[in-house]
Amino acid sequence: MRTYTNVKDLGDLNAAVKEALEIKKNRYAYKHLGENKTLLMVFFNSSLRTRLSTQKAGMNLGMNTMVLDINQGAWKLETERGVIMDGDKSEHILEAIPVMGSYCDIIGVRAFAQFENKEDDYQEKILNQFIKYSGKPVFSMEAATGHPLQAFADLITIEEYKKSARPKVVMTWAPHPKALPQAVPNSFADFMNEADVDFVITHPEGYDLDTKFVRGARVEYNQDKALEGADFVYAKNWAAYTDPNYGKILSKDMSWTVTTQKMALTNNAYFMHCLPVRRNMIVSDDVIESPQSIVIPEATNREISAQTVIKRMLESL
Ligand code: AN0
Ligand code: CP
Repeated sequence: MRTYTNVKDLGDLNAAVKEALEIKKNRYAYKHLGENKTLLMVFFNSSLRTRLSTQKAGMNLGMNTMVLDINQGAWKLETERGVIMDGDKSEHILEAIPVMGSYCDIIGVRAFAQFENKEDDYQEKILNQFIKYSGKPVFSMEAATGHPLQAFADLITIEEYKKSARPKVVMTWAPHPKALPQAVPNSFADFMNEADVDFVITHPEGYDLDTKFVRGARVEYNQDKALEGADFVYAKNWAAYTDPNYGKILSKDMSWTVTTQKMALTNNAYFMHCLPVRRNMIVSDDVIESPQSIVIPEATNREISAQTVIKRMLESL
């Protein structure tokens, strides 16, 4: 595997989940693979889970791991060609990327949508420059339009907790005070559309996601209706995608918060969220603390999704 940016990169999805569950049973079985190999993780944005779980995954595989926070300690990077660099940016990404690539064997990149220019975000300008200029296998640790390590961990978690062959999985928008990217819902939809689940997306009008990710999924604008009979409720906020509102907050409607009353509409569903989550905006204390909340096992599986991807990349070196 040379790149990991979306569900297609995993090939046969059932085989990938099976491999992940095997790795989970004995996560040190492949320690020899990473001997004398270096993983570089580059962060343009903050992280708790991705930083720790991906580093742990690399260590499980016997790799050395290095972490660079671009905005804390590294030079500020210019990302556009042709700019006269007389401002606060000391280095161009076109030098920085091959230099970073020369010190490692595999690179993970976190570079969120900036909400300044929709085309730049949806063309994955930063991630794609790493793929093009680093000379090394590159995986997304949440880029502008996707968070495939999260969605893979989500699928592994659903596989572990499902009680029927084809569970109903409902992804619901929920309110949040700040504009958040569409990366997490895009990737979750990308994966659920390929998985053997009954997938429904619910959000207020105006929050439609890119059809490239929604594909054939059912979209229901009435949250209560969507939640009926759900086996898994996957909550997430995102800012508007469609023009002319790209990156804007259109609603903070608290009637979309996932509460005990909302969960009562479901088939005793499990509650999921990628974290970090704002309590009593996205989800009530009661729901996230309930026995049906699987947010911690979900986060725990981030180590496993990362390890599966990095293992495949090591095997391709
Ligand atoms: C980010 C997002 O919504 O994309 C990261 C989630 C994994 N969340 C925040 O910035 C709060
Ligand atoms: N879910 C997730 O990616 O969390 P972090 O932003 O803390 O890495």
